[in-house]
Amino acid sequence: SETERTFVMVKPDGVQRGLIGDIVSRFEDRGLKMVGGKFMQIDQDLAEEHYGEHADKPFFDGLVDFITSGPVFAMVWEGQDATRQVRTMMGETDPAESAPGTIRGDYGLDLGRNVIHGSDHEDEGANEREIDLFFDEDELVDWDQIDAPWLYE
Ligand code: DAT
Ligand code: MG
Repeated sequence: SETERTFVMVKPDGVQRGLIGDIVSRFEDRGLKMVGGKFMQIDQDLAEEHYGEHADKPFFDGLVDFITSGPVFAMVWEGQDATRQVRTMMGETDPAESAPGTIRGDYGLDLGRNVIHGSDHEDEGANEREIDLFFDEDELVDWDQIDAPWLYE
C-alpha cells in the first residue's frame, strides 16, 4: 500500500470530554505520523462545506450545529494506507454498531455524538480535499520519523 495523508478531527464532544490525548496516542502507537495539528473553532461556512455531501440529509442542520458548537482538534496523519487504517480504528459511523477497541466503540453511544471524524477511504480524493479545506500548505510539516525503519519493511 501507498504512503498517504488523511484528515482526522476530534469533534466537539471528544474535546469537551478530554479525549484528544488518548486519540492522538492511539494513532501514534499505531505508528502513524502527525504532520499537522490545529486546535480551532469551525464556523458555519467551513462546516457547511466540510459536510457538503450531506446537505440534503435530514440530519444536516443538526450536524452543522454540533460541529460548530465548540472547539475541535483537526489533524493530518501520514502512513501506509493511512486513510483506511484510521477508519478501521474509528469504528462504524454509529458508535452503537462499533466494536469495542475502536474509538467510537470505546467512547460513544449515540450516532450524533461520535467523537471523531476521518476522511472516507471509499471517497476518492476525500483526504486531499479535506486537508486542503482545513490546512494551509505551510501548516503541514515534513519530518522524518525516527522509528520508520522499525515500522516499515
Ligand atoms: P462518517 O463520520 O462515519 O464518515 P458520514 O460521513 O456518513 O459518517 O456522516 C457524517 C456524520 O453525520 C456522522 O459522523 C454522524 C452524522 N450522521 C450520519 N448519519 C446520520 C444519521 N442517519 N442521523 C444522524 N446523524 C448522522
Ligand atoms: Mg464521512
